[in-house]
Amino acid sequence: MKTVYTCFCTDVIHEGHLNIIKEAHKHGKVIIGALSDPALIRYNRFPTKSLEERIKLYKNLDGVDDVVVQDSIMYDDVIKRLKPDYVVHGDNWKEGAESAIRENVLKCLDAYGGELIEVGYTFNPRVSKIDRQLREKLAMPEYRRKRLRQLLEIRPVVKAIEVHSGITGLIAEKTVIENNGEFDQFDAMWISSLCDSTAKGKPDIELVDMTSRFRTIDDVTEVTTKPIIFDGDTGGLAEHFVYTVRSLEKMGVSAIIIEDKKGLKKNSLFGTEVKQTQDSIENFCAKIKAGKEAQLTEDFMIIARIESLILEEGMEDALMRASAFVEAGADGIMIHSRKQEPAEIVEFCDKFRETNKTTPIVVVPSSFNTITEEELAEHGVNIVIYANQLTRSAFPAMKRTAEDILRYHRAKEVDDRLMPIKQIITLIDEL
Ligand code: SPV
Ligand code: MG
Repeated sequence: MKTVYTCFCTDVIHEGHLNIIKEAHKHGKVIIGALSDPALIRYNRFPTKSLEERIKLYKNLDGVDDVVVQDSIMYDDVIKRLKPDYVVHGDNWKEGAESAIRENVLKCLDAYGGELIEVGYTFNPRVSKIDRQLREKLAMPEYRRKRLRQLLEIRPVVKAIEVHSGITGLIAEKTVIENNGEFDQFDAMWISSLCDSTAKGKPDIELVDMTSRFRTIDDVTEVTTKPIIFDGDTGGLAEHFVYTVRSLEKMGVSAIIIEDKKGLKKNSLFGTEVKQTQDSIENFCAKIKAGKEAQLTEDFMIIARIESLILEEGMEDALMRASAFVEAGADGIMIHSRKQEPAEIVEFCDKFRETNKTTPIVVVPSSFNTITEEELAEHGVNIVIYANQLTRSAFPAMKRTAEDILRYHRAKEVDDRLMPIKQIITLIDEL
């Protein structure tokens, strides 16, 4: 009996999947691959069902003989293992990033004479409704909030990118690339105080109030499903911070990062060029404790950010603060630096990990940008935040366009570098 293989990365079976099984069944024994979580989340959206639940779901389908786990989006291993006579797939993967997977399958099958069968992709209002419902479920506060903790279990390093509006949220949500046979995308979004303030033309000094910051979160949550890490600046007064924690939880935010500064907060990248005051360990621990006590869900994380290296208070001070903040209940530590070289960050992480193996470490490599995510992970880093790069790339592009329109007294000269009107109006999904 011939064998037919197809890989599923879905939580919900719709008529398109049933059609693939029906087609596969005509050719022999049907084996379904369930894509593992780590592979799935680099390529597609986060699953709403566990791998075990997905396996069970596929096993119960009529016409399915066996289910195996596929550990990578590329088929090399699974095809080597199963040597199926046929692979069946929808014909929707001929274009775009997915065509790399098709090429890979063809190459794997070619090695021993296996064949690819492509089935017309089922696209109808019922199928798109299911897709939309899944997206909406992932966007709900109770599903979104816990996702950062889930990602910390799955990903060697969680990658977050700055967002400050619906449109930047969509970029974080939808940007998926294929590079050398690997798919990748951002795991989470960072609502930066710097970029949120900059988008409003205001300085990053806790001037943009919480109501306005929450409005930004709303704009982002309306159009995305990925988890949010909120830049809470100093967290304000402990008496106010407790309310912030509750509001963020309600909105489905996964974590707040608060920094151990007090008084008029300035952006850390100014370092000691401006007057900035670090809070006492005692006060900051009290704020963390108050936040942890106010929190209503298990999912939410309060991450303590240490400014000792920024303010040149030394490594010992940074490490002492880290253990005090963890002791006070912090769910993670962010260590910041504005040095171009990553040496002090690496030293902090190595020393912190000598005594603490589990508390997540967060870094923001804006200045020390030569170190890779993989290298940071080797030193125990769990979350990497690209804190301002979208704003910094958009601003010069917009400025240049404004200057050129003034220069040429028309828009023709700038048009080639702009997104076509057709593309911009289809960028946003309609219900
Ligand atoms: C932000 O993005 O607002 C941050 C990170 O707090 S930094 O600007 O590097 O201080
Ligand atoms: Mg900030």
